[in-house]
Amino acid sequence: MAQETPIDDGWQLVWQDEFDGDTLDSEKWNTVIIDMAGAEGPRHHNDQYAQYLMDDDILLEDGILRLRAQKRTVEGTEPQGRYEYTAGWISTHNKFGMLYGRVEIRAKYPAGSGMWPAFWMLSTDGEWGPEWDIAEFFGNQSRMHMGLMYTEWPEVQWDSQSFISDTWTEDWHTYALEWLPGEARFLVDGEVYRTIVAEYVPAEEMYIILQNGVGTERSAAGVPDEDTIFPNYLDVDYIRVYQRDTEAAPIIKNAGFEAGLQPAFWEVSADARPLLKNPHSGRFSMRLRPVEGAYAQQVVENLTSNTAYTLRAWGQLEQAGDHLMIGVRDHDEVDISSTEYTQASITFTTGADETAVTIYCQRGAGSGDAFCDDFELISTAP
Ligand SMILES: [Ca+2]
Ligand SMILES: [Ca+2]
Repeated sequence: MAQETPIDDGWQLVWQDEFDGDTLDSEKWNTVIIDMAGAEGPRHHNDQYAQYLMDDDILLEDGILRLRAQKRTVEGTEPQGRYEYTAGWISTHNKFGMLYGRVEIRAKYPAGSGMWPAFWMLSTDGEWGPEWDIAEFFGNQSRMHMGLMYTEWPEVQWDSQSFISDTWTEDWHTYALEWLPGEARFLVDGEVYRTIVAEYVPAEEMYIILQNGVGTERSAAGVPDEDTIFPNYLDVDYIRVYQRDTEAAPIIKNAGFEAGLQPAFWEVSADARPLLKNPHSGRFSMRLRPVEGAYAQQVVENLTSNTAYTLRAWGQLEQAGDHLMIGVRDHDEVDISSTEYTQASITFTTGADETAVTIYCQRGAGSGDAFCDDFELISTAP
């Protein structure tokens, strides 16, 4: 059933979900809205949407992800309210982000006035804008929207186009975005539908959302009418992300610990935990208890050999006289000895065969907690 889309030789598969399991892969996906500017709560986006997000509307059947929309009344708590519809939503926020590359799904969209399913992307930084709408469907007009919101709230500017057809809901198609520096292409079944060449093509990491949805009177999708069939499904056979070699960038995952207690990307010792306490920014920091050698570390890949990089991160001690090291194993480290959040900066050059490094914060002896937050790794090559 899954057909291969022809891809240029230069594209390499870097991330995918074929939805072959019995349940959604929680290493890859969240099922609620996280850290999104303007969202009313984890399970309700805003007053243009009628639905409450429910995990039981996320189904995997025969290799297909089925994001269901149902007409049913629920009393919600996140946020509080009475909702007449429910739907499934998944996102890669804090689990996978991409800057440039090709992202593609094979999908079949649900029909009917009021239906508002979408394959879209938002900035990892949590602000609204930029936004990629790779395939956003407005059921009242059978209209597939392919667009970019390229400014940041409260300024809102769109570069957008829509295509009206019954084929979106009658047939399976592949929908892809090829996102390059200064240029982007929207493709359906490998055919370019739309190209944007502009300086406002986003140059920041973004995450992926797949959702079914139901509009309210305030939405551009209309509201359900007597012909809208419930339950209905956004069916997705697979999602695949490709990048060109030159675009693969070293990315520190969960760099500000905002994915919280999911330490999958960080290897931590028994006395190190991301906590909702003393963040440098956001809500979480990494807390190291006063045990000598307690650490959090992560292997970062996709570095270029023989290249200069700078690691930056913030650290703070509870007790004067304690020590916290932030560094790059086998290269260099900085000793933070301040009770104010202080930024460490470590410049290093990769070796001839070195394309991955281990970054860390690790404590020395002491009597108080130590905290680190907001890691970043940048290329400082000339
Ligand atoms: Ca599949
Ligand atoms: Ca943080």
